[in-house]
Amino acid sequence: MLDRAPLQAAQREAFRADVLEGLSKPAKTLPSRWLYDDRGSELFEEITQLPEYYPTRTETAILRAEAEAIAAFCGPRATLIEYGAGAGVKTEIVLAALDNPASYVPVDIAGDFLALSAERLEQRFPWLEIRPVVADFTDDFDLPSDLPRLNRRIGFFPGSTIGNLSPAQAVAFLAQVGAHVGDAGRAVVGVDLVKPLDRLVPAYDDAAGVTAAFNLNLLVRINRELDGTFDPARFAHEARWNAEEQAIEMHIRSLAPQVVAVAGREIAFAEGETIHTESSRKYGVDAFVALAAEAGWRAGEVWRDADGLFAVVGLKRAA
Ligand code: AVI
Repeated sequence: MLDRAPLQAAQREAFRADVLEGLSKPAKTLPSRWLYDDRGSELFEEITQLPEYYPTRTETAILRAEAEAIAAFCGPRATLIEYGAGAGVKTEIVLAALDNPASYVPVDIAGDFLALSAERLEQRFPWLEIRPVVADFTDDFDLPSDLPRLNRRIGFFPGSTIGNLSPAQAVAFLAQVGAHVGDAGRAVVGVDLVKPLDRLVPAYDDAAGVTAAFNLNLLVRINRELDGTFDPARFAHEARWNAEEQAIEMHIRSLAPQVVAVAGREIAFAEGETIHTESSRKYGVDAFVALAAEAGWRAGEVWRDADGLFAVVGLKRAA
């Protein structure tokens, strides 16, 4: 059994450093990756089922409808490398459609979760070689050196998680995918498209308050892991459109002037002051392709739903 304690300790220290740094800035901010502790991951699962949250069901429908075309784009005997292995049903749709895939390489920071989903997939696709890699896909990391070299590699990044990266991070990530798949490789990326705000904002501020609970859970996590004294009832969830960044931002707004302790430090909040906890960037297809071009990719194919809410973009290496 792999000893996960060193990784967990490193994670805890990285969380502490990010929280203390982010809450000391004049404009308070926290990296969105910390939203996903066990409870946060559960709440995100709930979000994906909400009537207002269209991305998951729209992307899943595109993958189902276009499975054959996507499989043709990927080609036979492919090695599918999935960055962030939380996709479940989407992964199954693609693996089931692919022509005799050689291997599946899920990459995720959550080792336990990765092991569970690998086990589930082994039962569904017993003939498939599954090679989980525990890594933060936004960091530099290597794939196992004994992965077959002759099979075409496909980087799979569904979920529109690309939108949670800054443009610079997205370019660095896509460049790393390019290095992993090589010149003959391809990528299939889920991209949430720019759309009217009356559709966009409720997706991040749902009537049942699940997204609010997801966002405010970050305070609960800080209390538990960093000896914090946040009273979540004195803060509120906020979703706002940043037109310049073309992003929906999640913030946690302080409802009163207050001082909170975190890891032995005192953090003061003015009434109305916010912590920026996530940006979810929305792209036009052309803007996304231009971004991917900076990382050495060109558009291969684009699959969209009829309402133009979401795109699954097939990328080829720019020769
Ligand atoms: C994971 N990611 C693509 C989600 C998004 O839509 O940006 C995270 C999320 N945040 C609030 N709701 C969903």
